[in-house]
Parts: sequence; structure tokens; C-alpha cells
Amino acid sequence: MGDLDRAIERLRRAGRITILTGAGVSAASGIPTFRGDDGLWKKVRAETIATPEAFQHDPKFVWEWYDWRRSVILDAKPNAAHDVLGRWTRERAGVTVIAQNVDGLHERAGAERLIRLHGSIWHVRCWARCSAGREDWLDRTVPQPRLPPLCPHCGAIVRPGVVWFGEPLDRGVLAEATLAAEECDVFLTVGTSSVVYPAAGLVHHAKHQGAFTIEINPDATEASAQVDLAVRGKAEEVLPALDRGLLSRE
Ligand code: BJW
Ligand code: ZN
Repeated sequence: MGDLDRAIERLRRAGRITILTGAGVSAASGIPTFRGDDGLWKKVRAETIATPEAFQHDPKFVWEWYDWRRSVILDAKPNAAHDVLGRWTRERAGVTVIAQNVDGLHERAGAERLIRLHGSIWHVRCWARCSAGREDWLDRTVPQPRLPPLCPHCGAIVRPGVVWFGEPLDRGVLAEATLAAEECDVFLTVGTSSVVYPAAGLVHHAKHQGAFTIEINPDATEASAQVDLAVRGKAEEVLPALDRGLLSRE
């Protein structure tokens, strides 16, 4: 049996399926990954710019990166990978998507059981954490007329509503993701390099609790040696192939 058929068979028999997604899932939508050759902006690494220290030091520079990414995402559309995952969450009970991406393409593809681990690029909040601006709010303005944008409540600068390196993930969100990893029968890790924690640890939680673990990625990653099955291929091709395989065996 080929890798694809093995994956289909596991998915067909699974009660609960949890899928962790990363930047590779949005690559076919034209959104650069973080660590790929095309993933650099002004030769800046995510580990350098996606930090509270970088923002504190030069908020305008960090916002220029976000403003540029927001403009790329605004022009992008969900691809076949988002479409399949969105449909699985709607049509099959027990399917949960855990997204590391902040681009909102899973939502645009209609994903219902969706956990957003790293926040949303379309949300902002007050950097001074004033009482009215403490919670995230939606701001879809692209490009921003002023960088950095200012808090409408107190006039301080605002920050993107995402999780940076060194910042804790929302406790409730992480607890939900951990539970989804621990309670599933099949755990898929798709389009992520599996280097950023705690997201990269979820596959271990899943495996530890007895899930069958599958990776979908054109390249080997930090998770490849740990998973039960590594399907080498692109998310936008492999997920539709799995979907067709499942439909034909219903
Ligand atoms: C395709 C494809 C196609 C291409 N189809 N595939 C344990 C060990 C070591 C370090 C740590 C640890 N625990 C915590 C840390 C520190 C740190 C960390 O993990 N550092 C590592 C780099 C070593 N983690 C944190 O700081 C986290 N916070 C935390 O742990 O807090 C603890 C704390 C507690 C109490 C108080 C204070 C702190 C936070 C991490 C936040 C990550 N944020 C970012 C930015 C989000 C906002 C934004 O987008 O701007 O999240 S960084 C960036 O990396 C982004 C991504 O979601 C994340 C993961 O990247 P991803 O998705 O894997 O992308 P790539 O580019 O790496 O990979 C793409 C993959 O796609 C590749 O494999 C390709 O082959 C593949 N691909 N085309 C399928 N068509
Ligand atoms: Zn404020």
C-alpha cells in the first residue's frame, strides 16, 4: 500500500482528526513562508522581527513588515488545501484545525472547528494596554495611513494581535489545542517546519496519547522522524488527493 493509501485508510477509520497547519498551507495562495527561500523580507528573519523587543526598539519598522504582509494577504485567496480542510470541519464530526498562520485564510474557506494559536494579523491592540484598548479589535485598513497606527482610546501606538517569540500563547487557546491533540485518533501536521514551540510539541502530545501521526510536507522537517507516516508533497495537492480517496471509499 502506498503512503497516500495508508493515510486514507487511517483517516477513513478515525473518529477524531486534528490537523495542525503552518505557512506551507498558504504558500500556494502566494503568501511567503517564514523559513523558505522566499520567506525573507528585507533579509530579516522572523525570529528577529517577530518579537516584543523588536517592536519596542522600532515599531515603525515592524509595522512596515506587517503592513506589507497584510497587503499580500488581502490579495490572496484560499487554495485547495484550505478548501478541503474547511469542508472537513463542516461535514465531518470530530475534525479540528489548529492554525499557526495568522492570515485568516482558513476562516475565509469556511473552517468551523478552528483554533488560532498565534492570533490574527487583522486584529490589533493597544501597546500601552489602556483599559479600553486592552482587548484585540479588528482593523482591516491596508495600507495603514500612519505607521505605527495609534490607539483610538489613548493615543499610544497599537501592535498587531499576533503572538511573538517570547510571548505566551493564550492559555485557553493552548489548552484547547493540547486537548484536541491528545484526544484525536489521527493527527496531521501540514506545511509546518515544526521548529516553533509550543505548536511543534502538539504532535508529540498526540503520539503519546496513541494517535496515528501523519506529516504532509514537500520537505523533511523536525517532525519527520517522529511521525508514523510522512507524505512528501504539497498541501494543495495531497489534501485534495486524500479527500478524493475518502469520497471514493465511503
Ligand atoms: C509546504 C509547501 C506546500 C512549503 N505545501 N508544505 C521549546 C524549545 C525551544 C524553544 C522554545 C521552546 N518553547 C518555547 C520556545 C521559544 C520559542 C520557540 O519556539 N523558538 C524556536 C524558534 C526555537 N517559542 C515562543 O517564544 C512561543 N512562546 C512561548 O513559548 O512562550 C512561553 C512563555 C511562557 C510564559 C511567559 C512568556 C513566554 C511563541 C511563538 C510565536 C511564534 N510566532 C510566529 C509569528 C506569528 C505572527 C506573524 O505571523 O507575524 O509564528 S513566528 C512564525 O513561525 C509564525 C509561524 O506560525 C511559526 C511557525 O512557522 P511555520 O508555519 O512552520 O512556517 P515555516 O516557514 O517555518 O515552514 C513552512 C513549511 O512549509 C516548511 O517545512 C516547508 O517545507 C513547507 N512548505 N511549501 C506544504 N505547498
Ligand atoms: Zn490605548
